[in-house]
Amino acid sequence: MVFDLDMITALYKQMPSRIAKARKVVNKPLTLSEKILFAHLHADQKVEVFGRGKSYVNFSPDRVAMQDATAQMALLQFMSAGIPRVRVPSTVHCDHLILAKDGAKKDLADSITASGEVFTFLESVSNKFGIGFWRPGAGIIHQVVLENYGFPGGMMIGTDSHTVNAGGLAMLAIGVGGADAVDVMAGMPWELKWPKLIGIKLTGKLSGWTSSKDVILKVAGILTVKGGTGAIVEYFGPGAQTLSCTGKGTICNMGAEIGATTSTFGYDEKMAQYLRGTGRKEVADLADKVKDHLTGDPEVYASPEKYFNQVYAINLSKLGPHVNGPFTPDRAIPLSKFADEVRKNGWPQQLEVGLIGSCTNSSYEDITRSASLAQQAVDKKLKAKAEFTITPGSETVRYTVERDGYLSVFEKMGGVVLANACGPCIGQWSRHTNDPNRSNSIITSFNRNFAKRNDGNPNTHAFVASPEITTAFAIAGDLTYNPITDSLINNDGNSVKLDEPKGHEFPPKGFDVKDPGYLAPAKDGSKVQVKIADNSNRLQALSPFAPWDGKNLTSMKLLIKAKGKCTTDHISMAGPWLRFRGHLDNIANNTLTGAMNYFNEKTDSVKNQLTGEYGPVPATQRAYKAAGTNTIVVGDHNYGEGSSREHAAMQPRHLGIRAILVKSFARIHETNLKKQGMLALTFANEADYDKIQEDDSIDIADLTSFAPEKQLILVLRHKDGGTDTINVNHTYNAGQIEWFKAGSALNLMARQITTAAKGLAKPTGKKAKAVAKAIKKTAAKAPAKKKNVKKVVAKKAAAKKSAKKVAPKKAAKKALKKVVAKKAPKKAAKKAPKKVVAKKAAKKKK
Ligand code: MIC
Ligand code: SF4
Repeated sequence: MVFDLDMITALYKQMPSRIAKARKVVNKPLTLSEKILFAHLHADQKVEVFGRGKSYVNFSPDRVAMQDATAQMALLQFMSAGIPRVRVPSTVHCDHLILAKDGAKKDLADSITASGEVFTFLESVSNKFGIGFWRPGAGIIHQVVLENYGFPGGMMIGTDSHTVNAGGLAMLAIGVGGADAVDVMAGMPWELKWPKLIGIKLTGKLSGWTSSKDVILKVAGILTVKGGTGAIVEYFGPGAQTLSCTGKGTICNMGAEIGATTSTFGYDEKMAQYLRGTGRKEVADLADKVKDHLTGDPEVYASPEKYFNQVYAINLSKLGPHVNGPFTPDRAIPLSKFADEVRKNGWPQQLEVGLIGSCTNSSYEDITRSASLAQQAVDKKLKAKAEFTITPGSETVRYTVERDGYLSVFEKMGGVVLANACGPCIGQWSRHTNDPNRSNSIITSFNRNFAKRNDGNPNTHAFVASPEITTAFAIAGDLTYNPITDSLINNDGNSVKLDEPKGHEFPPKGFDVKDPGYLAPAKDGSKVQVKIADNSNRLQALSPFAPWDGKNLTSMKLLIKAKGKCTTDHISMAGPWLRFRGHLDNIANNTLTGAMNYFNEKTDSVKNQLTGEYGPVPATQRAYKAAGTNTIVVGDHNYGEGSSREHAAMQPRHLGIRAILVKSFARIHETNLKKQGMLALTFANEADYDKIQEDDSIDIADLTSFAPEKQLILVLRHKDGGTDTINVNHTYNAGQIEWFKAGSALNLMARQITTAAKGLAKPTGKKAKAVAKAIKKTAAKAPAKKKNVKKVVAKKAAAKKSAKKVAPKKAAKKALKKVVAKKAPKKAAKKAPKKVVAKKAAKKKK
């Protein structure tokens, strides 16, 4: 099935003129990233020379993707916005809530039972609001998107940081929090700071044991976990065209690990092949017709240093395999030096588990190359010394590799095939171990390896490598083994060597699948019921956060000064906590439990300044909240690194924390904090981090004059009576300050929607205008009752031009009434519309 062909056709039709218009304004050759950005400017956004890393710009992305763990909160927010149907193609993918334990079949069935309530909720919300639904077992969001929805030159957002995977198909695909997804699904402009551009020139060709994964492992080593912040990474050069489309996806996927906004490659023959190979010949044909617009201008790639903020070069012919880790994905170690590093650092040498798959590396190419090693192990009488698991990325890949005999090869080697889901990559792993705290090593072809991520054990040393290297290590069971140079002793006591892996980019017999796991939404979802049980501990309807009271924040107690790495996994752990992703109050009980307290170097142990006692972070914060005491969290560099989960912002907000003050933020997390009405602040002078003391009370002395590009002043009141006054920075623009004032972006949106639909007052500002427009369109397009439709049509036919413009407004009012009626309890609902009508009639009379 080809999705959204009309949308793609329409975009390609407009692309040349939009790019030409931008070219005229900026008057220089364009990178691919700029072409896609300019082609997706929101209709109300003026084309101008935007400041990289400075200008906030409004866009209209083509589509939205959400996964089950983040979709719950995104959709709860969408539901409270009161919009009848999504305005852009959107999908939900059930992949994170599947626990890996015994193998695909049983795990899937058990997880569907355990999380049935959530899957049913997601399915019914999708059905109601026009969202495509991919059932549990259909595959991991990013692989499913690449196979079905990715298209060259497109712009999409997704509520998962690895949405960036679709850059492998020349898209700008960007990870966001759920509140951003709500904006786009509501047809409103989506705001992003115009990114900086990093160019990476690839020459040569991969060979032997090296694969695409090694390109990004190397890049992570060069740029580190924050080197890509605020930037798009664009790969180009002759080497780029030699990489398979899925290999490009792998490289873009792990661009999340360097903090990049997204990564992309110019459209090429490999992408066209992939589109055709996955049943989308029509898309490839369309893309071929505009292919000059789907890659950077030749002048850019000839003199990249003139057009990118930074340029790096990698010769693929000289690149060797890498292993990154432990505990951070940017500690890149060439395989040739890895054994020495293992010994030098005293990392556990015995490898206990090798895990391949995940959204990063589960293509047909990855699986077949790894299977070629598994086959050798069988042929050369080598029994895998470590446990070995395989998570296929999608049912299409799984069905095809099973048909082609590869899964049975893994099983012969001792491998266990897990469900097509995230599983161990996100701690959904019931690992068989005799001691959950023992120091041990595992290696994965995943992307992240923060402490505790895979199995909850802080002493698990997780390394990241390509699927091929992971498979070879699993066979050897020893981290000091180097498959390129070393031999292994087989079951017969003979010394044998593994040959280089070999695989296929595409299945020679083509892809196949019986049931891909897709459910199309109802054409008219207005009758679909969405139920949340009152006593559910998995789902909880959202209550709006309180607006700002207009006063300065005084006497905020320091809740925690976090030391070192504080990723979203530290702020809102995944694994077992994923089950509470739809219940804000329950999941808030994990808030910041992974962050290390600077003062005692312990996790989940902070001083309650009201009692002087130490306790867990969530309980301490709840005690402050109960006492009506405001609090602040202090952190280090790249705070909120990693995932897109907005829970890491909503939980602190829900618990009453008012501000987060750090040395620097990761992009998505900073936006999530702003959207949820929190204060996201950075030290103007990083050394001031050292001035924060455990018993501090902190004032924001001039919040009442909160304004764009104006520092705020903080007064630190120490226990000994001394004070320090420090300046802090923020990146709020005027619109974002309004989010803060309203209590959250969603509060503001709901207010604007009500205002626009009621036509009570003319909203101001571009975004407000867009909301009004979106509401009109949505209401007009919404599958209203037949009667209403007839009325609108009749009026349109009868009236002339002016009446045509009025009709949608009336429809919007009706739609609003319906929403109001649905939200209010039954009896009240009957009365309320009457009252509104009566009031309006009275007004008219006046
Ligand atoms: C991840 O890889 O960390 C996740 C789990 O996919 C997250 C999303 C989430 O927390 O639900 C991400 O990458 O955004
Ligand atoms: Fe799932 Fe892991 Fe990919 Fe996140 S990184 S989407 S948890 S497979």
